Amino acid sequence: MQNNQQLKAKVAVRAFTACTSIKPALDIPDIVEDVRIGLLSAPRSLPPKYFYDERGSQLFEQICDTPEYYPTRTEEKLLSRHSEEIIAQVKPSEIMELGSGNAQKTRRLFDACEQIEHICTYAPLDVCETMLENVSEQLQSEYDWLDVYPLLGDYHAGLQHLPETQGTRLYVFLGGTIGNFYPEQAQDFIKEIKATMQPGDYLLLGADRVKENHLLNAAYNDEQGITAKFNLNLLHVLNRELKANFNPEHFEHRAEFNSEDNRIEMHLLCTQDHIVCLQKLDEEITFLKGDSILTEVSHKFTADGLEELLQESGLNICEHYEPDNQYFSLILASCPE
Ligand code: SAH
Ligand code: AVI
Repeated sequence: MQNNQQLKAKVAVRAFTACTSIKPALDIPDIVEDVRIGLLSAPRSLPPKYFYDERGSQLFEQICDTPEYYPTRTEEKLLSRHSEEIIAQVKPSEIMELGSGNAQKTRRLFDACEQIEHICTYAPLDVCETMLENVSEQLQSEYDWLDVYPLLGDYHAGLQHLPETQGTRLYVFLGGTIGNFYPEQAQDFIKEIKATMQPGDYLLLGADRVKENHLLNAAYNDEQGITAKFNLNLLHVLNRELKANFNPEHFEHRAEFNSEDNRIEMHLLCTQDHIVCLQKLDEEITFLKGDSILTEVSHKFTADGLEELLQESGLNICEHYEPDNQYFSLILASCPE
């Protein structure tokens, strides 16, 4: 009887895994400062991390299922095809994923662990706490051998305070999220990952490739308008977090590939003159018809450009996987001894 109760208590503890908050290693602006910097100077812009409240994360999951958004499908196929050899080569003690989201594709790595009977732990890091909690719970019931240690934090605040681990760590940064960094930021970030790695650790990086303009433009302008909802949801986040009164009906989604800088630029375009009040900033901002806010850049890479990015940070390229159409790259790199 007592054993039964103990077992139930154990199951209950395992069903809910609380996130560990990662202390920022760097002094980074909070949302009030970010919005002050981003909206009170020209050209107006906002950091993309604010897309990912609970609703934004759900909308991103829906984007991944649209017929136009090829990156998720393509990367998942690459992972399905190559995860077994990746796990067999790396034999990670821990998989640590940066910006883990719903970890849908990461499941292919866990499947591979099962296939070759390899056990590791999983430490997903994300800014979206609800997503982290839900995913951790789901993963622990899907993979009963997997211990999940969800980490709530901002990867722009430095990686120095990530928990330490024994054995080989496989860092995973998927989805093409590296493209949401400006080139210098991307280089600094990979260098920072390298500085956090121990010799013998690995990084698995997924990144989107340059391709025909119409394919890129379609991926960010899906017919169902889900990317538009994702973009406009940012205004709801600002209304809630900053006591602002943005009217999303006064803005439209715009996304276009800039072939000079090899990036999609996503904007919120103002469709009529109006004034927005941001109580937490103690500011009123005038928007004129035609004004826009840059909400995201999504860089597209060449195969060589990606390899250089990793090599310039001191990592060794082990494998560079790509599909026949060369839509996406998955690169396994190691930290030299
Ligand atoms: N890797 C997943 C999700 C990509 S979406 C995939 O490939 O499908 C980008 C993810 O990064 C979201 O889950 C978002 O919440 C998270 N994210 C965005 N900015 C972040 C930041 N500064 N620090 C940590 N996580 C961040
Ligand atoms: C998360 N990130 C890689 C996505 C991208 O493609 O840049 C975010 C996104 N924005 C619009 N659609 C998808």
